[in-house]
Amino acid sequence: MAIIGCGPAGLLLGHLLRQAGIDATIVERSARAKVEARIRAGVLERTTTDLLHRLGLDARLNAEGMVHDGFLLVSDGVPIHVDIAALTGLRVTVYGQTEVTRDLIAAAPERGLPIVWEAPDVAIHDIESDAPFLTWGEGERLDADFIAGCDGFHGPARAAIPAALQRCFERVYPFGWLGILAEVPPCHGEVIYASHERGFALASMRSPTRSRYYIQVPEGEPIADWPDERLWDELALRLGGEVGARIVRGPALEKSIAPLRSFVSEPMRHGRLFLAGDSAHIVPPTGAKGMNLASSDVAYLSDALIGWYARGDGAGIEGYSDRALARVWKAERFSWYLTKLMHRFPEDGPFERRMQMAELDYIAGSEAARTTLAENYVGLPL
Ligand code: RFL
Ligand code: PHB
Repeated sequence: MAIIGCGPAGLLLGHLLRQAGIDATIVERSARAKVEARIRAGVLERTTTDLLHRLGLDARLNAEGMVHDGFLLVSDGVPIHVDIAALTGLRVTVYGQTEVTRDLIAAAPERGLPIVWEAPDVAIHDIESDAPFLTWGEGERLDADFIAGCDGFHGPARAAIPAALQRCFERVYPFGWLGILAEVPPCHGEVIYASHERGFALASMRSPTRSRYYIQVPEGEPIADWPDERLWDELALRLGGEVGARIVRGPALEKSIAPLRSFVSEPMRHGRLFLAGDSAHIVPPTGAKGMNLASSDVAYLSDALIGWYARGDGAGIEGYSDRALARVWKAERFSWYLTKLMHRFPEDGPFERRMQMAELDYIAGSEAARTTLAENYVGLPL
């Protein structure tokens, strides 16, 4: 197997294949240090933690991951507790994508999973034949039975599927998330999603001493307009009440703005090329689903490939795209719904605001509504 991209999708797939005795090589454009320094997801569903347990690459996850029984929705300072454990019997784990990536990269040599770093100009060839291959750099070449495009939203894999056979669905939101990482204790023991007149805010964490916060900012907002103090003031205001007052401030270890979009490209296979993770779909981060979808894709894909190599059974490969997309679309729906519920949209007026408030009030009073939220948040079964 040739795998393009050393993010969570590529690394998990590589390890799952190696565990089944299938040779795989990852080809990555960036340097290892750059890949290991990316600050991204924080909340892992059981889909992701189950894979790390199955791979036996869970020592640090078990020791340092923070298991959460629930999360808070805050509406203008009033908290609603969604008790995931009581409602579903399941839990989520707060453990950074950065740490997952580091653990999987560290274990690659001992599991016989080669990673080619800093490979420029990766190109995909002959995916409609039985002998596809990759090229990069100065005449480097990797022949494979199959190619997995785990190369994120901007990678070359999706574009290798003929446009006439491909259908893309997209929604770009008119705002982004300004995120800050700081070496300070979190303001609360669970993740908080806050809907406020001035816009959305999120309080999360990476450890008992490290916090991650986000606020909604307008599209195209210059980051220079947000010195740390202004950002801390805005977070306190939007999170509101006692929680806002408990925020501990500190210098930013990282500060960046991420755009929000929903995107799906169908199908997720063409010939001997598979797409997995962000190369095929993007969700706004509100539902904490992006990395977890990368995990479910590669759980399905590794199953399909193991069936093919072990028994010559091509049904899994034929069915991969439909199987993965069925779960992807449900996560797209949930992420879109939670984004609509919790953010201020520039085109919305007082009526839409009242609709959001009525829905949050309904969630506060209905166990059925909270169960729906909880079972989507914790991750739908594979
Ligand atoms: P990645 O992680 O983007 O990795 C793709 C890899 O491919 C490489 N690449 C190439 N390699 C070779 N040749 C080329 N031409 C290449 N082009 C690209 C890249 O260098 C990279 O190493 O995709 P993958 O593996 O599909 O993983 C997806 C996740 O990273 C992403 O969905 C999540 O980070 C989304 N996300 C969250 N997901 C969650 O499940 N829970 C969360 O709490 C959560 N929070 C978030 C998030 C994403 C965020 N941002 C910054 C977009 C919070 C934020 C702010
Ligand atoms: C994070 O901790 O970075 C995080 C948590 C929850 C989200 C998105 C990001 O929904």
